[in-house]
Amino acid sequence: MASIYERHVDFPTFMEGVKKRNAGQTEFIQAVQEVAQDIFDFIEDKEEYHEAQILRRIAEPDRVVSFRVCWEDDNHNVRVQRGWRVQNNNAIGPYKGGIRFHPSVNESVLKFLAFEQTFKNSLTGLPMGGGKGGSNFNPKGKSDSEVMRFCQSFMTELYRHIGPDTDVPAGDIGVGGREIGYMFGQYKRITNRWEGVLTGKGIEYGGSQMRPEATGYGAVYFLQNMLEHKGDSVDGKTAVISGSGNVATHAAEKITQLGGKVLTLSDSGGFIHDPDGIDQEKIDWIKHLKNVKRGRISEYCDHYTGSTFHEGKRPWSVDCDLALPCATQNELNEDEAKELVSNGVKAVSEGANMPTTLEGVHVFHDAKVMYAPGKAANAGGVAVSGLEMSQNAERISWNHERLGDMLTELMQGIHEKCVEYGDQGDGHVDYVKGANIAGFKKVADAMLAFGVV
Ligand code: NDP
Ligand code: 2IT
Repeated sequence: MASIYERHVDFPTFMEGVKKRNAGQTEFIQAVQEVAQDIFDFIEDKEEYHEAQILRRIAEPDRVVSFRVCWEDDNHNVRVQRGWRVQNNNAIGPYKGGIRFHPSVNESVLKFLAFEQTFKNSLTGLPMGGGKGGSNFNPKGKSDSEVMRFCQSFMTELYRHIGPDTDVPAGDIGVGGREIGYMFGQYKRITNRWEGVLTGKGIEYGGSQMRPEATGYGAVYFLQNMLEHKGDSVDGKTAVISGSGNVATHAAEKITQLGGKVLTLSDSGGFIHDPDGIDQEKIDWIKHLKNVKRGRISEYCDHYTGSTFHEGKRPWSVDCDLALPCATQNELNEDEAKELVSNGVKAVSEGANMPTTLEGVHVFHDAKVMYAPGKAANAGGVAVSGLEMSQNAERISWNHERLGDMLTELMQGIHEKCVEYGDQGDGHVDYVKGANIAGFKKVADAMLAFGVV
């Protein structure tokens, strides 16, 4: 008897199903939509992917683990947070992806990040699947001991779901070297095993050279690759950057090293505009402010006169050649994209994950601005995480120079893959399409090899 099951659904029907199954999960639906449109075009005449329901399977996490995290604050109040690990897909390697601590974290945000991570990790060419985790814990204003107790409690549950060949978390918003140290220490204490279960570790205990710089530097290398593809360079260009954390400060550093001028940085309180340029000395001051003093970006203007603080505002109205959103998702909307285009922006490279809204992406697409989506542009971080895993497995460590060369090559390789699948034939490259298809193909072909699992 013929099957009545509709194998070959069209894009609108597919999205209807995604929306129904993930009701209210707006970020996750947005991320799937952004990818699915391109994939549907690509698999139009490739029946094997339809038959095996590959996209439907990638858009359904392998599992979502949710747990309670209980900890005691400095005033001996018992506090309760929610923790998650989303293991999206491990077709090409162990689940891999960061941990985010921020009050806005929920299941939708982590599902979108784990979904994106699957394609990003595939693009690196390294054997890593996609995952993401986190908690609605807010590290801001907490003492070191509070953060330590929280991290220990978080790991007391998480440890049973991860492992060097199972799932290898790392940092993300609100999780840097300090938090990774507390979590790694707790994992080691519980399991009595020293193994590369987390990346982004300190250099003293198995971390990799270049990992702190990798995401920001990588986003600028990608930008450089895009410009060079058009016979241009970063030298002499002005750049507007959002955020002032790990990714933003290292992106600023690399722009400066390549002869560009960084005009802005920001945090959730607003942005600073320094028309003289935020040079290396100023970037080092900001790193200290954020990583040691844990202060606010507005303090920059008390220290560096001539700069201005724009409270509650985002930096996209400042005239620039290059824009690098490096803070968080949906921080650049349609109107802001239009303003950047009318101010003559030449290229956009996303250090953050999904910082541009779907409507904003369409603006860049229609204006034929060089636009690198996060899954390609910020893949340098997880790529060096992959190299940290290799070094841990071999019990060796490579030097800074070697890792720097590897990062440059990895970003070049990702750029080439995007051009291969995204070249429009008129001199313009659709990097969104290129990244989506190249990322998808490897995971999809691995899944086909496994049969129905
Ligand atoms: P950090 O925690 O180091 O810095 C985050 C920065 O973004 C801070 O300046 C923070 O300001 C700002 N920010 C966070 N949330 C918001 C918000 N809702 N509104 C406005 N500003 C906000 O994180 P990272 O630099 O590591 O991460 C930044 C982005 O890069 C994220 O999208 C992350 O997913 C992505 N990414 C990170 C990688 C990594 O290796 N770390 C790898 C690939 C991508 P405030 O301090 O006021 O909150
Ligand atoms: O979004 C990301 O790629 C990260 N936060 C880094 C993930 C990792 O495993 O290094």
